[in-house]
Amino acid sequence: MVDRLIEYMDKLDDYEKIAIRYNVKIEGPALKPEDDPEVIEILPKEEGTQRTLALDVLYGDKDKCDADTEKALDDGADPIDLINNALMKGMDGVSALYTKGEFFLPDLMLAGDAMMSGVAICEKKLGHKADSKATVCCCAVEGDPHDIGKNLIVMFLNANGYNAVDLGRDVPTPDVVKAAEENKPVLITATALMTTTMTAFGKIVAALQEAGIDTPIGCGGGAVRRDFVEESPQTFYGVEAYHVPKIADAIVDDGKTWEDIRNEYADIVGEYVAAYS
Ligand code: B12
Repeated sequence: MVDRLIEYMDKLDDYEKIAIRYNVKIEGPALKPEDDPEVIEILPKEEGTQRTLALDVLYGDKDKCDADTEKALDDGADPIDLINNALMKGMDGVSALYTKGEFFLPDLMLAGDAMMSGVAICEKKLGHKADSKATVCCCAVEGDPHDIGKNLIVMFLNANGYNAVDLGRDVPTPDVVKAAEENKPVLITATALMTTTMTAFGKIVAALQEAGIDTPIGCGGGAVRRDFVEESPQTFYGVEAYHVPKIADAIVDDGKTWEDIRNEYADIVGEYVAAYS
């Protein structure tokens, strides 16, 4: 069927007219993800292992990424180099395209799986986890089964060199406090998608304060609004999962507090954010 269609198209010298007749505007050949100007700047430029792995992640091809990572390691590549300069570069490219609205949630999830799988293979070779910048604890709050946003946060943190402690979904408030005591995170993220569960933010704050823990808490999720979050101290409203590593960087590198994050959110994440305008 496809062969016959191609044969037919080849015979047409004026198929643009047909497209216009069917109200399809041809704007030139589709741009490949790796040809996007921002992605060109991010990906390793030279053909070779690093670029191949970055492209595997960009295309969300977990099986190929696994095979190429194994092969690179067998050929003597340095696992840390593969994590930092190949797998994470691919994920940076994915974030850039997602920010521009050219990639969507499924692209992020597929790429995240490919990257995390490649990182796991590298870490197995290393014999230990790669050094991390700091720890962040992430949960979907008590009563809430929606964990896609939280999973994205975990993936972006790992992709950016953080140790993301995934507490899971429907996490009882005392477990958040326990995790904070055990892991000493620089940041906690709490996600709620239901009006019935977002009241957990205030409860988490109260329980942390009772335990004497003043770690900033980023609160986000579909049902959540900035003014609601800001009713509780120690919190800030989080908008996009890919903002989290930038916020964590601001805490680790620049000592930003939850109050600073509330005041400087758009500057910290480096883009216009409607909720903070
Ligand atoms: C997928 C889904 C489900 C799946 C969840 C699967 C899973 N593993 O997560 C399933 C089928 C299980 C489900 C179940 C239910 N669901 Co549901 N579900 C949805 C749906 C369609 C999408 C939610 C989603 O994943 N969005 C995408 C993710 C990425 O968004 P996100 O988590 O908000 O994260 C983004 C940002 O908020 C941000 N973010 C999040 N947290 C943080 C934190 C920080 C610090 C930062 C910076 C950013 C950030 O990052 C992400 C973007 O990059 C929504 C409808 C909708 N269109 O939103 C309904 C919805 C959330 N569900 C709803 C309901 C009511 C339910 C049920 C109660 C239905 C029922 N009657 O059984 C049950 C729950 C039962 C229970 N156990 O309590 C309602 C909630 C209504 C409300 N406002 O209270 C919604 C809105 C549907 C609706 N219109 O009624 N659901």
